[in-house]
Order: sequence, then structure tokens, then C-alpha cells
Amino acid sequence: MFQHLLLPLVILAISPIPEASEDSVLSPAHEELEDLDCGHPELSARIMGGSDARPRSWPWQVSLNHGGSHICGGSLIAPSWVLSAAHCFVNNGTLEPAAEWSVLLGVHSQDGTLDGVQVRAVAAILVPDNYSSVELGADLALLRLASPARLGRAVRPVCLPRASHRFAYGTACWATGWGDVQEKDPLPLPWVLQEVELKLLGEAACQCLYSRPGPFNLTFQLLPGMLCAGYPEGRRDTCQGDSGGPLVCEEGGQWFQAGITSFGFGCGRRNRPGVFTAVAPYEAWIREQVMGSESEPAFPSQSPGLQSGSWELKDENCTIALPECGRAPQPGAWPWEAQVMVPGFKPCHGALVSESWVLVPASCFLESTDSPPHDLDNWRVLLPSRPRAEQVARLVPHKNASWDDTSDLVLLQLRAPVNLSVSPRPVCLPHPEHYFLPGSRCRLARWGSSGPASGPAALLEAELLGGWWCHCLYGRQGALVPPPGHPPHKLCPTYREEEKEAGHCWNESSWSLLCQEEGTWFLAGIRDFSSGCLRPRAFHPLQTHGPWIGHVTRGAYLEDQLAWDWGSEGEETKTQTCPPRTEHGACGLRPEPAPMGLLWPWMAEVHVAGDRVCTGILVAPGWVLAATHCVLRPGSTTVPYIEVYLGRAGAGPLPQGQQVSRLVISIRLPRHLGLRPPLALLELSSRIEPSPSALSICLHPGGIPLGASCWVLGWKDPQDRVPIAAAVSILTSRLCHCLYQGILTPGTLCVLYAEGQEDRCEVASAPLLLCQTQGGSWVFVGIALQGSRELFATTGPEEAWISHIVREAHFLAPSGSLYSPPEGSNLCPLDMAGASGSSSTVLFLLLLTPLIQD
Ligand code: 4AZ
Repeated sequence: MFQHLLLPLVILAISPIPEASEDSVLSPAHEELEDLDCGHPELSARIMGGSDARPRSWPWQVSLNHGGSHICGGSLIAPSWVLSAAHCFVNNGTLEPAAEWSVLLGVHSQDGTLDGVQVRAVAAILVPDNYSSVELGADLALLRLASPARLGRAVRPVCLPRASHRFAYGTACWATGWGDVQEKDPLPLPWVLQEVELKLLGEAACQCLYSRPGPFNLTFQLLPGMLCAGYPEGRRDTCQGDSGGPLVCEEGGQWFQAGITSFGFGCGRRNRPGVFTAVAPYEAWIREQVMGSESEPAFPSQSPGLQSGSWELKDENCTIALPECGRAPQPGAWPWEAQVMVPGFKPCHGALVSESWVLVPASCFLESTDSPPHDLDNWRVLLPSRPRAEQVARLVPHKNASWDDTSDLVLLQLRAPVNLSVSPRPVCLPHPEHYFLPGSRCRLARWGSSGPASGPAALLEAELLGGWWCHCLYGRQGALVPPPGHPPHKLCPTYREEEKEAGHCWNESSWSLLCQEEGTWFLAGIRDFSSGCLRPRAFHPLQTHGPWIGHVTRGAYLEDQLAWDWGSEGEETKTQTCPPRTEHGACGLRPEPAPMGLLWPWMAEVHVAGDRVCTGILVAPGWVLAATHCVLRPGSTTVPYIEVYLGRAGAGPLPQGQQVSRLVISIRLPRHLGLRPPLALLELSSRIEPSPSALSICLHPGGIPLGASCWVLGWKDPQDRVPIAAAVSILTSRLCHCLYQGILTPGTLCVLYAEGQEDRCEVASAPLLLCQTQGGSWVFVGIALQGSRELFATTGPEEAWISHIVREAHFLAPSGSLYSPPEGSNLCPLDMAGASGSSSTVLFLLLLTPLIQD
């Protein structure tokens, strides 16, 4: 939780101030005295992790408004001068007109009742010539007010340090402002000025913290004229909207402005302190700008004793703060595992996210009614290593909890915060831009109301799929694949252990997905939507809810990304789209060739009675299509013992965990008027959930999609079964008919191999004919007729039969077709039947065909 801030020492050192009304004006004589005076608030004492300031404790703080809204902070340094940050006024290299700005002085709360507040127009904005962008320094600006401020109890200038002024490292200074209370979380009403105590960090320490690898290869060089203040562990910081405001340090009863809030990486992040423009180095520039004006800022000299201080200390040791969340003694023993017990409801599993807050699915308590039970007295939360159950003080549901599956969340506040240690310890939560790298190691953890516990289930190790696969398999149709740095629509694990679905049903309980980075566990995803008894495959990313959780809890452990080894996944940054999908989801996806990667995820090995192996193709999660002659012996009436393997059709040996096998429990054949139909559907003992190693192919209702390129896919040798693809063209139906007169059944299609590719595939195992559409989907077209390389039995004529038996068969919407079944024409150019098999003859005929067709 955020530390409760103490009032600054100056409270004890206030000089007696005459009682006056809020907006009282000091007498001219007084004013003259006050002109020289600086850095003396009448009273002393979020920003992030801060607290409400007391009225008049920071009387130099001003609010800079543009178009009626607070944009930046600033500090009054003389009656007519305000110091702020250049980046507040420079937009795309252009300085905004002074006339568009106004300065509010003496503001405590910006809630609309601006009693005693002075408003001034801006006569001029001055920015150093060498200012270009915040990271390059010189981020300061001077604003000349159109008329001087009236100094009083609530409006007084701060002292400026001379160039020789040294602020000691480790000094506790204060930043103030009306900025966000955390990233993308504006200060709530009534917008009371926030203050936060920040420690000055030495140059070496700051550079060391910022040199730690960070998101998107952020590199940052601390330059002369910048200073850092904050804490390695983060949490207390300035944030958006505080820019231009002062960082002040007290010395001998006087407040000096050491810095101007400039920038930082995010707000309150670990190892990312706030960066400020150091004011002292700009003494000369400031003096030059204000010279000759009727009021000039005060640059009191530093007490001699203070100047040497610890400023000279070199080689500060830089201690990188480690996350205080997400450490587990061993996977499965989750120290954040929380179980919520509510009378009348099943126990509900959730996660401890801070010392006082537990995150659980709202659906645990929404089963019977639309609103959760509100009598929290009997609610109990069990946490690991706690002797007694915790009581619940408050329940905060996500605003979309009852209708949006992805926001099925409530936060429960414990009556008393728990002591965080090895156990219990909160889980880390991701920021919205977190990019869990493909291949990240993940595990499942219980989530929500669950059935009987299954120990090893929680230990199941998984790897995260790349964004393209996950999005194209489960994401939103038509949307671009979100690039790294944008919240994904889904997170998909693939499991490392071999599938052993039988005997355990995964749907009995729901799961959350924990992913590890550098030994730290993040709650990455929640609630699978697995179907049947299969393992959960896709999770809703939690990262989009980080700001809500942070906003409610003000202390949840939102952690910066810890792993940035992009490796070969750099290409993921490209904008990518997904191939078209059918109403049953994605089909025909194929990964880019990779040395160990899978090439043909729909290609099945069909093992018949232990002695024959044919190709087959996965057409739906529980169905494989194969050549009838492979699976049924002529004359045999018994159904042989058939096994199907998927996830093996790769370039090299594949990890066991990616292979899937199923028994065939029935063989279905279409009716073919006494003829033996060429295609058989094999029903599998259980479904095969889509994954990059086993995925259904797309089907086409007739012929070949226009513009598709086609391949015959088979094995060079049925023994080692390495897949081989041969490029082919599809002959027109008339040419095919003419070439193979008399032997064609309806739906048969002929191919012409590219030069030299004729005998790439071995014939006996029944190669497959596939085409890739212009949209990128792979479509299954046919299976080789027994003993043939050129003739293929197509699925087109069997569409009705296939879709009747296999509800989830992926038939793409019909598109223009190059091939259409032979229609009547018996006219063949020559007697071509004898020419079959000779590709040069066929080529010659092909060239001839258009002429003859006319
Ligand atoms: C800003 O955007 C900003 N945490 C100001 C300060 C910091 C970050 C951002 C430092 O104005």
C-alpha cells in the first residue's frame, strides 16, 4: 500500500502570519518585503502514492490552463514570472501562442469553487533555444504574466537555487501537482492538490536504474541538467499532469526549487524514478530572460555548510528493486491463492493482488441473482500460511461483470491488511502494454468455483503461443493481429505434456493462466472457454483490467514487463492479418516454416491394423478424412483397428508434447450406387482441440478457389514419413475428361506436376491435394485415387454428406472456380487417352486447348 506521508518539517517552522482572509492583499510595504522573500509557505505539510496537501502549504504552485482545462503545473518564482516545463507548450516543434494559456494562482482544489484564486493571462512564453524534446533536456519554460500576482497567504514565490547550489543525494524533497494518481487514472474530485515526498537520486543511481532493460528497448541517457527523484521500488512518483510543477527541497527553513517535473517511464514503476529538469544549471538562462522586468526571482545563496554535503559522493551503489510480488517457492504452491467462502455458494478461487485486496470472478456470486450478496459479514477469505480466515470489508464489482465474460471480476477488500512475506504474497499484474513473449512458460491456477481438486492439473506446464496463432485461432474475426505493446484479444497456452484427455475432464473447473518472467509470476489470463473436457486453450488477457484494479486497490502490484528477449519473434511486430475463417472458427492455418516447427498441422498419419500407414486429413476436431482403399481392405467385412496421429507432419523430429493420437471409433462412407466410394470419414475417440500442431483444414464446396496455388502433399517414403509437397496445376475438367476417358467418376480431378516434381510423393499412402487461397487459408481438395499420382477424388460432390456427418466441417464460402465438373461435352481435341502420363504431351495439348475451344 502507499505509504502514508508525513507532514514536512516546515510545519514546525512557520513564521507568524497576520490573520487575513483567503484573498487578502498585503500592504504595499509588506509587498516590497515579500518581493525579496521566497520559499516560505504559510503552512506546510497524489501525484502517485501521495496525499492531499493542506491549503496554502505550497503557495508557489500554479495550474496552467489551456482551453479551460488544467494541462500542466508551474511555480511562481516572482510576481510576474512562472517557471514550468517546455514540453507543456511545444507541440510538434511549435510553441503554442501565449494568449491561449492562463495561470491560476492560489488554487487548492480545482473543484470549481475557486475562492480566492487569482487568474492571470500569459503575456509571453519563453523556452530555451536548445529545447527539442524531453529526453534531450532543457525542458523548462518561463511564463511572463500579463499582470503581476498579488502576493498573499496563498500566493508566494519559491526560491531558486544558484548554479553553484548543491542538493545532497538522498535529500527528501517534495513534488506537488494535480496530475494522475497512477497511469491513466486522473486525480478524483475534488481535485485537491497532491504532494509526495521523493528522495533525490544521484546521477549514477538513476542511470543504473534506467539502464535496466525495459519495455520496447527503451534506452535513456540521463543528461546534464536533469535530475532524478523517487525510489527504486517505485510507487511514489509524479505522473501525467504534474509536468512543469516544482520539486522543492527545504534548506534552513527556506524552500528551494530543485527540479521541474519533466518525464519518466510510466508512473511509480519499479526502477523508473521520475526525471526532472534541474533548475540550478539554468540560473543564467532564467536571469537573462527576466532581466529588466519589474519583478525578479530570488536566488538566495546556499548556507556554506550545506553546499559540500553528499553531492560529491561518487559511485553510489545502485540497488535494483526486485518485484515484491509473483515469487512462488515452487510452481503450484501459489502464495497468492485465495479461497473465498460465502454461505450458500461454492468456494471460489481467486488471487491476492495486494495486502488488502483479492481478485475473484464475479460469476462465483452471481449464479442465482444479478447482484452479488451484499451482507459481507459472513464472507471469509482463506489465504496460505494464515492462521485464521480473513474478513471482507468491501466488494467492488467490475462495471461489466454481469454481462461481459472478459470482465467477470470483483475485488474484495479485506477488513485488515495482511502482512506480506514469502506467504501470503500477492501475484504480479501486467500493465496494458505487457507483451508476454511467445514461448513464455505458463501454468494453470484454480479460478472461480471449481469441482474436485486435481493436483497435477495445477502443475501442467504450458508455453505461450505467438500472437498470430492465438489471434487467428481464437481472436476476433476480421481484426488485425494486435502487435506487441497492444493488449491481445486472447492468450493461448500449448501444453508440453502429451495429451491425456481420457479420464479427466477439464471443464469441471475454470482456470487462470500464470506466466513467468525471470522467476516472477504474473496473472496473465483468466477463465478459459474450453469446450468439452479439453484443456483450456485460450484465456482472456487480464492486462486490460490493470488500470481498473490499480484504481480500486491503489496498491496492487502492477509490474513492468521483466523479459525482453525478443529472439526470433521480432517479426511479430509486423502488422499481420488472419486468413478467412468459417462459422466454426479457424481452419487451414499454417505456420511459417521453421527448423523444428510444424509444417502441415492438418496432415494425419492413419495407422491401419498396425501394418499400413496412409495420409489422412483433419477436417474437424473429431474427424479425419482418408482414402477408403487405405482403411478398408477389399472384401473384408471387419472394421480394422485404426489409430490416427497428428502433430507429426513436420520437417524434423517434433517434441512429443505436440503429438496427438486418437483411436478411430467408426468409419463412414457415402452411398455410391454400388461403387466403392473413394473417401471415408473416420470418427475419432475424442476431439482434438485446435493448436498449431493439430488444426482442421478448410474445405471448398466445389472446385478450386480462384487464384489458389495447389500442391500434392505426401511422403517421399512411407517409412520415415517426412512430408513432401509437389507444385501442381489443375487441368480443366474437359482436358481431364479427355485424357482419362472412361475411367473418371464424378468429382475426379486431374493435376499436372511442375517440371521435375512428378515423382516426389510416394503413391501407395494416398497423397493429398491441397490449395492455398489468395486469402492465405489452406483448402483440402482431394485424395489420390488408388495407384494414381494424377487423379484425385474431390470433396466437392460430397459436401452434403460431409456436412451432414461432420457438423463442424469448415466449408469456406464458395468462390469462383477454375474447375467445374464435366458437363456433357464429349468433344476431345485428339485421342488423348493414350497421352496420359506424358507431361510434355499434355502440356502441348494444354497449349492447344484454347484454340480448339473456340
Ligand atoms: C507526464 O506525462 C509525466 N513519472 C510526468 C512525469 C512522469 C511521467 C509522465 C514521471 O507529464
